[in-house]
Amino acid sequence: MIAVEPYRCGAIALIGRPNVGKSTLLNALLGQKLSITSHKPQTTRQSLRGVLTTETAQFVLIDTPGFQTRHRGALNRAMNRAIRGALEGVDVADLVQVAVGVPLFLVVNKIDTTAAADLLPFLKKVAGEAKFEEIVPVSARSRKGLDELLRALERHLPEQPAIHSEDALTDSNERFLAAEFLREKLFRLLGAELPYSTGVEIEKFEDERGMRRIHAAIVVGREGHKAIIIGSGGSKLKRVATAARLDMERLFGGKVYLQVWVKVRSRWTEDETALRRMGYG
Ligand SMILES: Nc1nc2c(ncn2[C@@H]2O[C@H](COP(=O)(O)OP(=O)(O)OP(=O)(O)O)[C@@H](O)[C@H]2O)c(=O)[nH]1
Ligand SMILES: [Mg+2]
Repeated sequence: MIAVEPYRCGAIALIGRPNVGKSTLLNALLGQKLSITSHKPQTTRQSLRGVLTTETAQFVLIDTPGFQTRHRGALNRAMNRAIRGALEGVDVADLVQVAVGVPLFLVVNKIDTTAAADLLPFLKKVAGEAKFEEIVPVSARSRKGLDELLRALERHLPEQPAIHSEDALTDSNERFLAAEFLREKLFRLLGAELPYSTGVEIEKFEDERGMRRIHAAIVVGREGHKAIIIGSGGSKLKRVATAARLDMERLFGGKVYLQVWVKVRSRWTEDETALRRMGYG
């Protein structure tokens, strides 16, 4: 007789300081680029769910913005709200350093950058700092430890049928993902000169039999920021838009016609109405 394990399904929140690799880890676990990443802190501004379905379990992984401590104001309040919101109805929390009343995993990422001799003392030290269900060293970049992490997480998921269909990747809509991909290219292709108050608004999104027509505005807080993003002769904006379009085509699985312009809206990060229009809950 073969013993059949019951199916497991649950939500797992990835929480931690900015830049520790939460979004990279989400993508690595999904085996697909869904969440945007960059070497700059505070890349993720809103929570995003990615669904991984296996034969034995469905993992609903929730990427969150890094805890905000540096900047104040309405945008950061919205980001911290997104983290708290992600913790509601969660079954396991990852990468966390706060008590939330759910099993807590400490995922130590980027072990590819640490000498093995330094890792063990570090793991011993953090083990004493809080009560963790498991401590799992991984490298999202080199995919080390990911199978172990999934196996450990699976043991903590509730026994229940899958919530999402087995081919579901996310419950975010394409409009949101398009804005995110554009924002990622701004983060990646503009250096330190990228003003923190740069956002993306999708003004038009049409799908004509698989051909998506997207009109997007890059929103900056000051007239002077416009030139930084456009670059000489529009070269910067062109690179940003092309790179974003290629990512969108890959994820959406079809041709994308993308038109991008830059507009000025002063102090939008302080304007709750503007934030809502740009998708910040
Ligand atoms: N060497 C190494 N770099 C990594 C690893 N995981 C992520 N990174 C890098 O760390 C940087 C930050 O990664 P993100 O995934 O954007 O980090 P995050 O925690 O989501 O950051 P925020 O959204 O800003 O809070 C990027 O440059 C990644 O390429 C890893 O396992 N090894
Ligand atoms: Mg992130």
